[in-house]
Amino acid sequence: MGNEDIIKEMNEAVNNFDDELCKELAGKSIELGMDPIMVLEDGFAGALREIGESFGKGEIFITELIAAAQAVEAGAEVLNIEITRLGASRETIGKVLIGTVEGDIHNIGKNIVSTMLNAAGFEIIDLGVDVPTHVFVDKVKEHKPNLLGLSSLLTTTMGKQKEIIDALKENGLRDSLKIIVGGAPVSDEWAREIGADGYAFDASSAVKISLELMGRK
Ligand code: B1M
Repeated sequence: MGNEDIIKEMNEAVNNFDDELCKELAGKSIELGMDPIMVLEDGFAGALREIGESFGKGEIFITELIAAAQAVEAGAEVLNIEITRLGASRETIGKVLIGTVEGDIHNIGKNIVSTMLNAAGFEIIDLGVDVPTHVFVDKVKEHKPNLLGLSSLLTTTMGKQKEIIDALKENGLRDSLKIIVGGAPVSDEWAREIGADGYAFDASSAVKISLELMGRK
């Protein structure tokens, strides 16, 4: 089976909500030496976004969206281990505290960002999803990260990114770290408006910006 065939089969497996096949194909792509980041994007994330568009148009049900997301998570788990393995020997660059803001349970993109930052040499403290603002503040106090990553996939929750930055300011913590924001509705303009240090469109640009903010490259 060629590389293109595997990608096509992955797209189909996501569309058929086939967790097991997603896992199997992810394993096969690793055996074939395919770039796990490319596979994640072309094989899984792209297919999920297309399904999200159908959901947005009311063409499919939420249950189908959930099933497709689960299939992608199954495949991504296998690829994330490989991405981490490939980056394992790098030096530690800094500590990143990351989470999805309150009211939002989307985590697939955040997990990819975490994995890739980890592979690039960052220590990751992942607070998970639906994280209240006060928890971000408490965890910044506790862990003293170099970088804070705030993910939001919903237009209704992106305001929480601003709330968190404002709360850090009120607690005198804002200048102790750099902040990056991301997620589908977020933009460079929004990042500047709320006083974040950077915006990343995808996981690769999250790594690039994080390295820049740490004075690397
Ligand atoms: Co939801 N959802 N969803 N959903 N979902 C969206 C976001 C939506 C655009 C779909 C649509 O309607 N077209 C829409 C939001 C509309 C809006 O606000 N503008 C939407 C909605 C409405 C909802 C619900 C409200 C649906 C409902 O219940 N009626 C509900 C909300 C639940 C909640 O959070 N409270 C909901 C639920 C779900 C599922 C649970 C079914 C599932 C999530 C499962 C999971 O995450 N474990 C889901 C999914 C899968 C999606 C879509 C289809 C795909 C998201 C995804 O995983 N993409 C999404 C459509 C879309 O985004 N186009 C959609 C793949 C992933 C690799 O990409 O997440 O964009 P992404 O992450 C990228 C970049 O954004 C960036 O890098 C990542 C890697 O490249 N990035 C960062 C992300 N975070 C970053 C942080 C950074 C830097 C970069 O720095 C810190």
